[in-house]
Amino acid sequence: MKESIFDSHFLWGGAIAAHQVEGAYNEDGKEPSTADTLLVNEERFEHYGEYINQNKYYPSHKAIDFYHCFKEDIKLFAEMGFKALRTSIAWTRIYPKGIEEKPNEAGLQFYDDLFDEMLKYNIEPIITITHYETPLYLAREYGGWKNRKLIALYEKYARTIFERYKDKVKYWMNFNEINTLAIMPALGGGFHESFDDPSRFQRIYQAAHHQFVASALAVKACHEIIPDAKIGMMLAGQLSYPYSCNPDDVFANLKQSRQSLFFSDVMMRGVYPAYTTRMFEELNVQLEMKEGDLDIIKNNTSDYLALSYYMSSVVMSDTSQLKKIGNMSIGVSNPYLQTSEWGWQIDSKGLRIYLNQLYDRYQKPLFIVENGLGAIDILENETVHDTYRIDYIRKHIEQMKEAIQDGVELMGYLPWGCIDLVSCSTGEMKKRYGFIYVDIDNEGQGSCKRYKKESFEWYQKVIASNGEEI
Ligand code: BGP
Repeated sequence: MKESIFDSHFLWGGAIAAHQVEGAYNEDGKEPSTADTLLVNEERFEHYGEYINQNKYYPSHKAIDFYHCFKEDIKLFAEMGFKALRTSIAWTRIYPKGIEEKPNEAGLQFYDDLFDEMLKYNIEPIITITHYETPLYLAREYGGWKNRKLIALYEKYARTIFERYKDKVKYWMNFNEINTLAIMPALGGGFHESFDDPSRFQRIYQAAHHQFVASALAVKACHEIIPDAKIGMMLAGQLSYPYSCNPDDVFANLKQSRQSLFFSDVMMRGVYPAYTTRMFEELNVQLEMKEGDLDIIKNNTSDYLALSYYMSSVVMSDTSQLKKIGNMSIGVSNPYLQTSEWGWQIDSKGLRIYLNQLYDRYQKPLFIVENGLGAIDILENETVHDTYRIDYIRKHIEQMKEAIQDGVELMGYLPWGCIDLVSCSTGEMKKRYGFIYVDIDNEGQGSCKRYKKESFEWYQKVIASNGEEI
């Protein structure tokens, strides 16, 4: 076989998250998380009780029933040749309200079984400690991550899972897409803010500080409990370009990119960057810190930077032109790029640019833990003719190769939603990413049967050839 650009330990696989696949939202002692209330619409957590019995929150409640079908699914991933699978642990399976003294044994046992099943096929578990699913109790009673008390509760939860799975899980990551806190605090922070309220930044950045300390304490605990493990941070990839070479546009872009790089700057370098002083002054933010917080952050930086990457955006200094592009990017259209059915600007070369930028900035290994194309798939003759997906992923792999040759250290590639799952932004099944089709619709109707799409066999070859046959 031709020598590959990817090294022999490169982690090929896929990515999913607990609340988007598991279902079983109230089984074996689990209590609701914010994800169980958020997926379908923007209803506030307070209304959860009124809706729960009306099946309005179908998707996360049943999802693709991975809780019961995981053995079948892991077998299919193994057939594709997966070397790694990223999923998350639902905090509410382990500590159902987040505050209990003792963990819930049934929840712990579920992940033992899941990890054993992966390891049976030599699939490395890559585990997100929390993926947009704060226990609902903590959101309602504590105000989510605005409350400093969550630091200790998170640390306890993290220590519990490190102790339990120390022989099975060697790759961990803290908060999924931690930088989305700045834009959508309901997702990762467990509290709602209105876009029209300028005072929201105070609460958002205070919550971010709490998550930084919590992450650093988890890094410390992980290194103590599992010395041969690696623990990373996870950033929603937000590459943006200036609209023109007008210095006003260039500066506007610099400022916007700092909104998300602020999060990785703190967690990868261990200090609040110099630009924070002015940024906080402008946003009227005054952080409350406890003595020792900054030392904890400084002494426990992340081992690697995990990122999602779907698209890029364009920034203009004239803010009246800006519109929402994709889930959380704000910008203007890029005439050089095509978009997905959901308006996400597809930019494979942007991946090379972004990987280079991040590596130049931190010089620590990068790990692509989400990438892919959400599309409306049609099941015909028990398969899906998803050449558009193959094309998208192929082009991104080509750019990964370029980035590696540019000198970037890349640990692996885990395309998002390797099996169809509930979409985060729409709360629907209609938007699909998988190599495996799941027969279930937005209302939860369907056989729940799994079918291999054309991309299944294609990706199998990619992995078997270590990225050479694309
Ligand atoms: C990321 C989230 C994932 C996932 C993905 C695709 O931001 O971490 O949970 O869902 O986006 O987004 P969507 O499902 O909205 O297409």
